[in-house]
Amino acid sequence: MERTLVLVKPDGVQRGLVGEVIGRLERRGLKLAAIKLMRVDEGLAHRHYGEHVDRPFFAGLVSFITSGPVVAMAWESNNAVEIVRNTMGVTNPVNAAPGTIRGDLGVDIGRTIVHGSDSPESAERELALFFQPEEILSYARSTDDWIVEP
Ligand code: IDP
Ligand code: MG
Repeated sequence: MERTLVLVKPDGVQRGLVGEVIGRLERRGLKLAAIKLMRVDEGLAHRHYGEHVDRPFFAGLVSFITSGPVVAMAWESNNAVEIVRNTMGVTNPVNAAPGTIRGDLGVDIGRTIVHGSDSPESAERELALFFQPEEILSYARSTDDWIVEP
């Protein structure tokens, strides 16, 4: 079983797309394991986006992600990282396929609505930045066997 970090970024919260993002992930069959509305401060922004520190868009990215509340979530399933990435669509909404979150709801690479970890290793690192271990819950759903063959 794999877990991945999903953020509804400040643009998604401001546009009222929290329910839309959660609904898509729920309908896909993933299981919500943790959720909170929170602000990302400068320190967390730098730790979370550290890989991009030398990119020209870094300052804008930090100012954007700290500009308003985000919804941080842990989602769980087999292959959760890859499934969430495919559900989000590619980074630039201009190229994101219709049917994806970015392909249906976005037009600008500086306003990408969601974050999803890009590998199982990133997911572990990022989940530890946003959640205490006890905030991430394990539980059975009565629908589990209808979503994944036991
Ligand atoms: P991802 O969100 O699809 O994983 P990354 O390459 O990790 O994409 O970039 C992180 C975020 O940085 C993107 O979601 C987007 O908000 C922003 N970003 C990436 N590339 C650019 C760019 O060229 N211009 C402006 N913002 C960018
Ligand atoms: Mg990324």
